[in-house]
Amino acid sequence: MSPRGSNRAERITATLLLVAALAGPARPDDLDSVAGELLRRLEDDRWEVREDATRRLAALMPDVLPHLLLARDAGGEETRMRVQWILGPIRLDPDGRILQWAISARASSEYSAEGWSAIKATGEPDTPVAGDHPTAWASREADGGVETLELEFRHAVVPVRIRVHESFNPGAVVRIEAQAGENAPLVLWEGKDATAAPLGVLDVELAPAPGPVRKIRLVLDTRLVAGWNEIDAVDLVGGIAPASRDSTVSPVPAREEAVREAVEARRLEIERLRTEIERLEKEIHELVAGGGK
Ligand SMILES: [Ca+2]
Ligand SMILES: [Ca+2]
Repeated sequence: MSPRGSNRAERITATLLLVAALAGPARPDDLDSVAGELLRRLEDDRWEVREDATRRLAALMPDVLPHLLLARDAGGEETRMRVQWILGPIRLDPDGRILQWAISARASSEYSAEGWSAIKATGEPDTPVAGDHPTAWASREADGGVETLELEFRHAVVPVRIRVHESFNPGAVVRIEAQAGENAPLVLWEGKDATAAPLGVLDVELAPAPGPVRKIRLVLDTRLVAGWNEIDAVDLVGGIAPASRDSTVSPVPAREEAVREAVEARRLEIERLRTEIERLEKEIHELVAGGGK
C-alpha cells in the first residue's frame, strides 16, 4: 500500500477504535466513566476537544471533585493546568467539604452602584476593621425593613453551613434561603442573628437540602438593628452528597442535566464519527477505483 493509503488506513483504524470506545451503552448514572472519558479528552491533540471537555467537567462540579483532585495531583501537564482552572480558588476543610466565597451578588437595594454595592459582599472579607466601609454591602436605607441579598457561588454544592461576615451593625439577618429550581424558596436557616460587633460572623448550620444549589439568599430585617447593617463577605460550606433524601422538594437538576449533556455530547461524537467513516469509506472506494494512485 502506498504511504498515502497507509495513512488513511491508520486514520480509519483510529476512528473505528474511537467509535468502539464511545459506542458503548450510554450510562447517565455512571459518573466515573463520564468523568474518566472527559479527563482523557483533556490530553486530546485537538484544542477544541480539550476546551469542550474542560467546560463539561466544570459543569459536572462538584460531583467530579474527587476525580479532579486525583487528576490535579497525578495527571499530565495540560490536565493539571486545566483541572486547576476548573477548581479555581476552591478551598477544602479537613472533612473534605468545599468552602467558597460568593462570586456574584445582587440585592433588593444598595447604597450606591459602587461603594456599598451588592458586589462588595463577594470574594473574601476585605473590610479590615469594623465600621461603615464601602468594601461591604449596605442597603439603600439604614432601617427600611426587609432587604434581601442574593449570592451566587461558582460550584453547586449541598449547603451545609454558612458564614456571613457582618462588618457594621450586625444582627439583622432573619432567614437564609436557597432557590431550588422553580420551587418555592427552601428555608435553610431561620432564627435570631446573635452576631455581635465588631466584625462578627453569623456562623450557622443549614437545614438539610435535597440537592446542590449555587444561589443563596439572605433575608434581613434592617429595622432590628439601628443603622446600616453591612455584609462584607459570605462563605458557603457545602458537600457533594445530598444531605437528605427525605425532603419533598425536588433536587436541583444541575447534576442530572450535566450528565445528560455529557451523554448527549457522546452521542453527537458518535454521529460525527459515523459521518467520518462514511466519508473515509468513500475515499477508499475512490482509491481502489483509481488504482491506488
Ligand atoms: Ca438597620
Ligand atoms: Ca467585602
